[in-house]
Amino acid sequence: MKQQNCILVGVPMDSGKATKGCLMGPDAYRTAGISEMIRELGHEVQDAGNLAPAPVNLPAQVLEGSHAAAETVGWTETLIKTASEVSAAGFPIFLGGDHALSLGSVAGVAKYAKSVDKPLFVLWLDAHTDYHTPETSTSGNLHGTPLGYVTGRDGFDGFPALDATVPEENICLIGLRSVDSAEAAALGKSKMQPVDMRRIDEVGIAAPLKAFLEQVKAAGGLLHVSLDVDFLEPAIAPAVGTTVPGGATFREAHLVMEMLHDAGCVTSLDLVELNPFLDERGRTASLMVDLTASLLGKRVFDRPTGRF
Ligand code: Z70
Ligand code: MN
Ligand code: MN
Ligand code: MN
Repeated sequence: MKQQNCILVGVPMDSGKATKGCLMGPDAYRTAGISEMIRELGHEVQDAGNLAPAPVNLPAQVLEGSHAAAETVGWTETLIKTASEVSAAGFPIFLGGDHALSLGSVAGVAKYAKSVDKPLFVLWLDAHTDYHTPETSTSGNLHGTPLGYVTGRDGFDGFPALDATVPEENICLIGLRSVDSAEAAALGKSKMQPVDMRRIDEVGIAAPLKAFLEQVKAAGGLLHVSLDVDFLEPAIAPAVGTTVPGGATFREAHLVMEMLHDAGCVTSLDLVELNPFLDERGRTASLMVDLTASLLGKRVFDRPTGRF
């Protein structure tokens, strides 16, 4: 990855599920030193501050089974506009906020990709598939729906109409270990590329990622990476509402980020689901910042030159 103009977009969004605390995420990343880290790696960085949701009133019965639906629709409107604009200006890093922010960040990046006539690819690093529609969700938590929305599934009445959908075959999900039955059924019929923990145990995390990155590069595509804290093993990343055992290790997660750096095709990033209220002495926020550093070029040893 060459030198980037990184734009930090704070998204203090908590409406995607009932458990509160993700709204503190953007400030936790700032406290953990995300701007300073980016600058030390030789990139430009500007902090665009925090966004706010557009005011939305939904007619009765629209999305009535979904938690805080009007607020999430308002965030989605704001994020589509912001994400499509900042994508033209640099490398956006969306500081969440829960994963419902990706309804807007990914839809906005897809709008931008269409405007520059490039295919968009998405790498979803998560324990969950987040492939529900508001109708199939049993929890009513819209953070379980962003991939359903951006691929153009039905059932998102009340949400902005999409300028561009993301083709299913351009989406790779790594880290899966908690998939609801309605999602599994829909996933089985979709062309998305799921990599669950069993596959990772059998073949390692590098092989499927390498194959996906080759697909992105061959297509000359843009690549949006969405990193959910629960991709990681909860023992190393406790600051998340939905802890699922058996997640990516410290080494696997850094390897993913280093490979993404070397591939040089990542164009935008979400950092989502950090709940600082549940953290231990800031360790999860710091780990997420360290992983972002690996994506932006931090390394122990420079292989081509042999220099440390
Ligand atoms: C479950 C649901 C979810 C994130 C949990 C969980 C969804 N499939 N997504 N944490 N990021 O409620 O729909
Ligand atoms: Mn998620
Ligand atoms: Mn998750
Ligand atoms: Mn769900």
